[in-house]
Amino acid sequence: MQTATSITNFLQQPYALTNEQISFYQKNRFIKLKDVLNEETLNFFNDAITKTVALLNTELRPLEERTTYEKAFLQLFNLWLEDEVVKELIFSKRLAKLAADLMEVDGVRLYHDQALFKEPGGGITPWHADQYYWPLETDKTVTAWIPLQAIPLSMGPLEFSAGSHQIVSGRELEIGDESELLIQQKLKVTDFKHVIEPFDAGEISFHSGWVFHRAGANKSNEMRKVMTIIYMDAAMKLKQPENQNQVNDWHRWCPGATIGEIINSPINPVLY
Ligand SMILES: O=C(O)CCC(=O)C(=O)O
Repeated sequence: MQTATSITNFLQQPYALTNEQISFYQKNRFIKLKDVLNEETLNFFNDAITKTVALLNTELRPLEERTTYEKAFLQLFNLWLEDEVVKELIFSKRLAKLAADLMEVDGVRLYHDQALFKEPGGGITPWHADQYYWPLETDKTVTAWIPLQAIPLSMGPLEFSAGSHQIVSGRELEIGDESELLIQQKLKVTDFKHVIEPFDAGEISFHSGWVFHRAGANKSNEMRKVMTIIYMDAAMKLKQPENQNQVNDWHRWCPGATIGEIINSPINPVLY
């Protein structure tokens, strides 16, 4: 598979972000942006990522034999190391600059990427905050959530609790039935708006590491295909891990990094 020059060029072009959009992100710690990817680019990477996921996937059990987490999606990591074409999307300046501008940092590097394919009949993604898993010193982290097709409500688009990064309780929960129940109970008695909207083709969202989010089940007959890129401030330091998941993430996603120092392993390249 070869990437057309028009796509390579498009991935370098900046997306015009307004000051209002940056303020919205800073306040709510998520944002949805339309037309970040054009039709040609989206269809091309839909094909490339679908093929890579099919090659890498080892989950063959029926949904009813899996845990709530395992029912939520097929989860495949660091596709950029597996496929040169997918790497072009992960290394896109257009996306990385958006991440840097929203976080108001000078540069970003990759934490890791992952494909999140919610199968037809796949379950909910329970409420959670991502940064519980990450041994990272500051909150300058953001995930680009990139649907590879339009996502109507029936397919389980990503939902956000706007501004909920301010809530500390619930951050200590890993993704599962308990996080869904306890975080939902907590959010119900707050004024943070629960945003549940479909995504158009080409629309993508960015959410920060401590904002609570979830997704509904996939009630359609089609795979909900999503690619994600997790960025961190290029100056991010490794912190002393606070739980076993953070120890695991350290060795898996920042191999060889030293506590208290900038994370600069070969799999954490600066992308902008
Ligand atoms: O795709 C999903 O269902 C959940 C995604 C998510 O939680 C994330 O990207 O942080």
